[in-house]
Amino acid sequence: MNSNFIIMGLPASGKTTFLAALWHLVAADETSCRLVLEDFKGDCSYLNRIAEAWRNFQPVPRTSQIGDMNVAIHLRNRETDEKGIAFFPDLAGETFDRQVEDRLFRRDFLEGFAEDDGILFFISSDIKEDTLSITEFNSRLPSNSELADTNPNVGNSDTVAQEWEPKLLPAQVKVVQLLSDIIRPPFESRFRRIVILISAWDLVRNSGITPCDWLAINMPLVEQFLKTNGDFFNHQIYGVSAQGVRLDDDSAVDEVATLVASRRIQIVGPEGEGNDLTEPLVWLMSADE
Ligand SMILES: Nc1nc2c(ncn2[C@@H]2O[C@H](COP(=O)(O)OP(=O)(O)O)[C@@H](O)[C@H]2O)c(=O)[nH]1
Ligand SMILES: [Mg+2]
Repeated sequence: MNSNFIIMGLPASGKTTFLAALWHLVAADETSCRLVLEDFKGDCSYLNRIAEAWRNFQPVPRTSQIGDMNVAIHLRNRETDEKGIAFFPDLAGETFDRQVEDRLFRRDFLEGFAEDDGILFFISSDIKEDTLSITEFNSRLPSNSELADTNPNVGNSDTVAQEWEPKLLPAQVKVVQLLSDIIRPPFESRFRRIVILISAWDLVRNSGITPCDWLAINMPLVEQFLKTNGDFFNHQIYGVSAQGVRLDDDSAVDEVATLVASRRIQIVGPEGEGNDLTEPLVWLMSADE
């Protein structure tokens, strides 16, 4: 069976960093991976540029600066010879945000969904203020008298309350919206394999929780959605640290800089822990439909 993989995820969910690390991993061949590079289509200089930035602990160039490029990495399972293509579309940074906020998606996104494509869905672990309850949220709002103290002209809550807009939705609500879009027309409703990649896993790994626990604790809506929609999704959850460290943490950068670049990568999943970013792709290729 040949497989294709579709990449999804809100802006800043770690997609380009994953692509940069994956390209380094399969091109440099420093450590063993279950999938090997067969071929690629697209702009090699773009792939080399983001991989170069990744190796040098520089932020991968932002989509808005150079534009992402359409690239497809063709991979082959070393043991079974099965082939798969990871297609990273030319995404403007806000593509998936716009889909949620404006309820419009790009035609090429719909057309790119072939029959049995597996999905790689990125969610950043670096979420802030996403899980506040209404009570917690309200307790942070300054009271009218506090506002009046700091600014005598402000006493009326109408003048200070920020009007709600769809872009203020919590990330987990946006994620559930994106997932529920693809099980409804005009998308063909069918059983799909999906990997949830919790990126920047280095930021949470010391807490000792598993990626499944992380999702249940931090994005219970997403976890419940996947559980409830077992007729549509066969899912698996991984924690992935494609970059290895926070780029502004100099001592952590110095520490991992001594390693062979491929060893900076960490991935935690059902098969255990390692640095083979192709594991989730292997799962997508082999999971039952
Ligand atoms: N700590 C840490 N940060 C990461 C990791 N991967 C990505 N990031 C950060 O997350 C942000 C968004 O990453 P990017 O790959 O540009 O996301 P994209 O918009 O989905 O392509 C950047 O600031 C990255 O430095 C990681 O493995 N660890
Ligand atoms: Mg990007």
